[in-house]
Amino acid sequence: MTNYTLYYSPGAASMAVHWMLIESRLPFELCFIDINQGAQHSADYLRLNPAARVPTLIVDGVPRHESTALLMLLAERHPEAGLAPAPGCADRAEWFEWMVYLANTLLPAMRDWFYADSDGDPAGTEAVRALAERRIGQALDRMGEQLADGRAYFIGGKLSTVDFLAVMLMRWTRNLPPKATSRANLMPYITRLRALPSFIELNKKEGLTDWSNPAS
Ligand SMILES: N[C@@H](CCC(=O)N[C@@H](CS)C(=O)NCC(=O)O)C(=O)O
Repeated sequence: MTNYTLYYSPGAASMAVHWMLIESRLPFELCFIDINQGAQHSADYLRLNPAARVPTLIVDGVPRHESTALLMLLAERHPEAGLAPAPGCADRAEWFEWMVYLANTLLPAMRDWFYADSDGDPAGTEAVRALAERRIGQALDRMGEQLADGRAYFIGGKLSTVDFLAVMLMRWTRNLPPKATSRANLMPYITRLRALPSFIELNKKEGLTDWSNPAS
């Protein structure tokens, strides 16, 4: 039985949710929204997502939005997948902190960088991007500090929704001046996460080839 339909665009903010659905082995359907061709502004899609953004996830027939909220919702609906520390667990507070930090700080800085000229005044693009780069660099510093001890995953030694979000955001830096892959303290983590079968399947499903581990 298909429980979910994910409206996605390859490599976009939908990617973390798509990854979680694959990793959790949940049944779902995919619906491609070509944001480069403006499909997010079609009347049909606006009925599902008036903000004209991806992702949208249909949950029990209701369209739901915001990648971070969707990850947390799926974690709550499917505790058996073990992709978030359970309520009351020692790691729960740190999980909240990282989910909110990434959603609140890094993701908006990324949006500012990529949409500086269309979300804002094109004359201010350079200044907006300069500030966004500073914020992205600071977030990469903070992620590097968290992972500096060589831990396998962000939280509690286990794969969690924080990793889906963090890796998606690190991927978005691939063509930016602050690049996650230029940082020695992030590379072991990036290499490990990119080697996960669910990440490889995700890239195949989205037709992405430009941020994988080199073939060994
Ligand atoms: N805060 C939202 C951001 C969503 C977002 O900005 N999605 C981008 C793709 S990464 C989008 O739909 N862009 C199309 C547009 O803005 O026209 C989330 O995390 O879901």
